[in-house]
Amino acid sequence: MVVKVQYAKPKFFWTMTAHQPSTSSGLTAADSLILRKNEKLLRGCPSIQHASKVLPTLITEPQNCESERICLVGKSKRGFNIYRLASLKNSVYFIPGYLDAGTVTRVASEIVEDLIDNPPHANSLPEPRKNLWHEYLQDPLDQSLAMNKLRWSCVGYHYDWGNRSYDPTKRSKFPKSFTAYYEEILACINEVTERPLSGKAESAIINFYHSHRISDRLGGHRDDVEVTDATPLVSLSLGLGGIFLIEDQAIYLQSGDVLVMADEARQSLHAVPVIFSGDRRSSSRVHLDKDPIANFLAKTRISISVRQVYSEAPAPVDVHNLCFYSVKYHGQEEADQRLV
Ligand SMILES: O=C(O)CCC(=O)C(=O)O
Repeated sequence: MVVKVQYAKPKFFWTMTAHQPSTSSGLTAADSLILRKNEKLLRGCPSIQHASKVLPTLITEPQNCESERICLVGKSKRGFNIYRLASLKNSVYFIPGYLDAGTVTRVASEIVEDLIDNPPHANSLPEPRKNLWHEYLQDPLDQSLAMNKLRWSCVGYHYDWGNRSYDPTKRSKFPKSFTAYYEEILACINEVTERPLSGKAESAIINFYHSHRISDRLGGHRDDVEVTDATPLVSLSLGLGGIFLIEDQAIYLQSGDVLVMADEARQSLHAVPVIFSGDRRSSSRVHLDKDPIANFLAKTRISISVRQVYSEAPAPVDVHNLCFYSVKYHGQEEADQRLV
């Protein structure tokens, strides 16, 4: 079965074609239904001002895909499959399941319990607020709480969405863990590619997509404000799955997946028009027990997009000199077993 979602505006259009595969790794019937329900939302998705000629195909099963749209570049030493989209001059890399369920939970905890509280605050809330998570724990179902409304938060150099700029004087704590992931991921890709990627993690936008708020989607935009936009942008996905559109492609991003936009892709138009409000695979990658973080992730998608803003790019990361940050993907089966 094929679900087609038309996303049309006068000068451009994106059409998503969601195949409903028979295997467990693809979109479930419920997710396909969500895609269909989102048809109107996709039509209304604002600010895409670019003519995309090709009909994107939802990439859900890269492990089986040897087509020209996406290809397996290689396997890293730690066993991660590294894929590359054929469009945008091979500058988009995709590593499914890079973070295991435990790591996803740990990263999410660091975000909600620490990072979003660090002054000076740069987030979507009208006024600076502290202790959002503490307040949320009192009544997680209260949709009026700031934590249930928080749309984005900056760490490191703050991005000013209104002026589309960074101000070198506005900066909050940048976590060592984000630097470690940025470097590890580039090193992992460098193991299998000829042209090494390098960059320095200086800033991250943490996006929150709450499944109960249909407006929490990301319209088409370019991350091209950074002075050093030649360096890669590394994006980590936690919690619910979603559709990531990039130029003529649509990728099904799930909890633990990593996407890297390098070179050509740094100027590319991308968007997140659909979040799946309970897709089985993503929620099985988080611990669905009484842990409030796991519960939050079961109803929220968090993305962390780490980038360099100002300084010159350092030499390519050498994988042999890295101290790894305990990242291991234990596989879907183990994640499933933890649910039992
Ligand atoms: O949520 C995502 O995966 C994309 C985030 C993004 O495009 C951005 O932060 O600029």
